[in-house]
Order: sequence, then structure tokens, then C-alpha cells
Amino acid sequence: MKKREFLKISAKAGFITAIAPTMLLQACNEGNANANSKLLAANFSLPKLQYGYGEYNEAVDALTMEIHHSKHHQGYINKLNAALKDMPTEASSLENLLAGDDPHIAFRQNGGGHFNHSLFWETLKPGGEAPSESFKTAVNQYFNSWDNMIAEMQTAGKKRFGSGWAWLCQDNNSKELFITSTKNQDNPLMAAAERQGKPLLGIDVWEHAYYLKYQNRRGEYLGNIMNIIDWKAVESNMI
Ligand code: MN3
Repeated sequence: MKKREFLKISAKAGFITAIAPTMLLQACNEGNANANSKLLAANFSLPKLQYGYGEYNEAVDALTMEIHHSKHHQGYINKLNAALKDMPTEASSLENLLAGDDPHIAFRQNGGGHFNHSLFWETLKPGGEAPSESFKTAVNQYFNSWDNMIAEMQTAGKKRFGSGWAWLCQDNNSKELFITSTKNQDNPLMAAAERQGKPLLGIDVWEHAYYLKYQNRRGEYLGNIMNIIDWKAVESNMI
């Protein structure tokens, strides 16, 4: 029996705590875990939205918000918790799990889904919130103008084939701001991303994010969603 299979069965049988940490380390192959860290708890829960489902209506209709939050996002959380029970990990946080070496596809899809949507909700505000002068200065430095940055985000979202996300990120080393996109529920924390960095803002371009109101008009959705961004919340994600 392979160690991972043993772990799976052990976890289901409820005696996972009896396994030595070193064995978990080998079995889970999480490179940066250490013997003193705890297992990442399988108790993620749905974050509350800051506003009512109907309050985002200038960009996204109430029914889309409700289904997106209470069904899609909840679904990722349920599957993430189930995957953590099946495959215990010593990663110190969800972010570290996603950024680690080759996370299991269940973590990429459902851990990514939970991380991405949680970030998305935090940065949406009916009517939007203007950026600070210092954040505008940072954006101008890397994109030449605020409008160029907005346009580049919209292009990243439009060009993402199929389902995925457009991202405004910060380089972990140079601190440079940059824009990229990822497929499915991948994000720039992951080694699979075209460019890794700290996500500051993610825009969901899955059809479930806009189809009821916009049908095939993803560009129109991308135009309107940028009007309800809380740029102070985005800035608060900077390194
Ligand atoms: Mn979504």
C-alpha cells in the first residue's frame, strides 16, 4: 500500500493523529512543512459578503451574486474540506499549500476556488472606492496611467480562453505591479501560473460570474465590474 493511500484510509478511519509527523511529511511531500507545524484544519467556511446580494446590481445582478456566493463558492469550500480530510497536509496556511510544490489537483481546484472568491468578494463595493494617491502613483509607475492599468486588466480577462481569472499582482521580489491571467481556479500563488506573485485583485471571468445578465458579452461585464472595485481594499493586499 502506498503511503498516500494509507493516509487516506487512516483519515477516514479517524486515527490520523496517531501518525508520526515525519511520516506525514514524507507521505504528503510538502517541501516546506516542518515537524512542529500542525495539520491544516479542514474547517474552511463561507465568508459573509459585506453587502446584500442586490447591492452589486450596477455590475452584477442579485441572482448571480447569490448563486455565485452561496452555491459555487460554498461548493469549493465543501470539496476543499473533504480533500483536506482525505489528504492531510502540514502546510501552515491555504496560501502556502497552493504555493507549494505541485499541489494535488483537488487543492488547486477547490483551494484555489476558495482563495480566489474570498479575495474577489473583499474587493467589491457598490459604487466602488477610489484609490489613494500613493496607490495611483504606484500604478502610474508600472502602467503609465490608471486607465492603461484598467484596460490591461480588461484585456487579460477578455483574452483568457474559457474559464479563469484576470489578476493585478505584485512581484514578491521586485514589488513591481503586473497583470496576468490564469485558467480555471489557478492563481498567481501557484507555480503553474505564467507569472507568480502576490494577488492584489482577481476578476472572475467564469461564465457563472456574469452569464445571467450579460450572456456572451464578457467585455461588457468587465467594463462594469471595474466600476465597483474597492481600490483601498486592493491596496491593502500589497506586500
Ligand atoms: Mn466564480
